[in-house]
Amino acid sequence: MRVALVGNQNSGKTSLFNCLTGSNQKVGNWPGVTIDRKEGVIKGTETILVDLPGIYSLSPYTSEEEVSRKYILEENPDVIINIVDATSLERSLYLTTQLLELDCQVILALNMCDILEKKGISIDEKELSKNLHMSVVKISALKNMGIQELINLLKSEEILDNKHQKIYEDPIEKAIEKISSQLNDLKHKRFISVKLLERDPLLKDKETENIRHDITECEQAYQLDMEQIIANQRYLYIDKVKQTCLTKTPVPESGTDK
Ligand code: BGO
Repeated sequence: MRVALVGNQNSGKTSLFNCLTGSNQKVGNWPGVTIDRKEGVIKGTETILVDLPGIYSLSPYTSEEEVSRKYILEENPDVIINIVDATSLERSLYLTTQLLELDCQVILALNMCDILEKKGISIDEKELSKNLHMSVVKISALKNMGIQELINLLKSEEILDNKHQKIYEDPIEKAIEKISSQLNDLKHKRFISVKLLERDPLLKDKETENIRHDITECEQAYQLDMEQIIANQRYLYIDKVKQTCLTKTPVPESGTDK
C-alpha cells in the first residue's frame, strides 16, 4: 500500500513524517526539480509513505503544486493523509476541498491539537468527519499524540470513502456534471471537471467549445472570473462546515504573549 502525505507548509508534515516512519527514510529529489522527495515505511507496517511538497492548492502554479498534483493523478496513491494545522482550520481546509474531489480515500489528520485548548479552540472531530464525509483523526506530531490511532486507521478497512459532495451552487454543479459526463472512463472526473472550469493550463488538450461556452455563461451570471467563483464557493462551504464543528472562546493574554 502507498500513502501520500499532503499539507500546507508549516502544517507539521515533516514532524508527522518522522513520527510515522522513524529513521526509516530515503531522501532524494523529485524528477526535474530541486525539491526533496522523502519516502519511508510506516512503523509496524509494510505501507510506504511518500511526503509530497508543502502546498496550498492543486493548481499548477508552483513547482511544488505541479509535483504533488502529478504524483497524485499519475501514481494514484491508495490513501492520502491530509495533515492540517487545526489552529487555522479555515485556511487549511481549502486544500482539503480539492483533495476531496479526487477518486481517492483521504484521511484528515488534525495536527497541533496539543495547543488547541490554549488558543481557546474546540473542534468536534465527529461533526467535522460527518460534514466532510471523511475520516478525521486528532493528532499532535510534536507530542506524538494520536499517531498510533492514525496507523491503526490506515491498517483497518474503516477509512471512510469520501462521497463527492455538492459544494458549489447549482449552475456550477450542473456545469461540473455536464463536463464529467463527457470524460468517459477517466479517473478523478470531478477533480478534472472543476480544473477545466478553472481554465487549468495543464488541461488545455481537454478543453472543448462546449466547456468554453459553459465558463462564459457562469462568468456572466456571477460577474466574476471562474477561478474566483470557485474559490469563493469553496470558502462559503468551509465556513458552513466550520460553524457546525468549531467553537472559539477568547483566552486572556499570558504575560509572555503581552
Ligand atoms: C518549529 N504541535 C505543536 N505545538 N507544534 C508542532 C506540531 C504539533 O503537533 N507539529 C509540528 N509542530 P514542520 P512542515 C519551531 O520548527 O514539521 C511545529 O513545514 C521552531 N523551529 O515543531 O517543520 C514544529 O514540514 C522554533 O516548529 O512543518 C515546527 O509542514 C519555535 O510546527 C513547526 C517554534 O513543523 C512546523 C517552532 C526553530
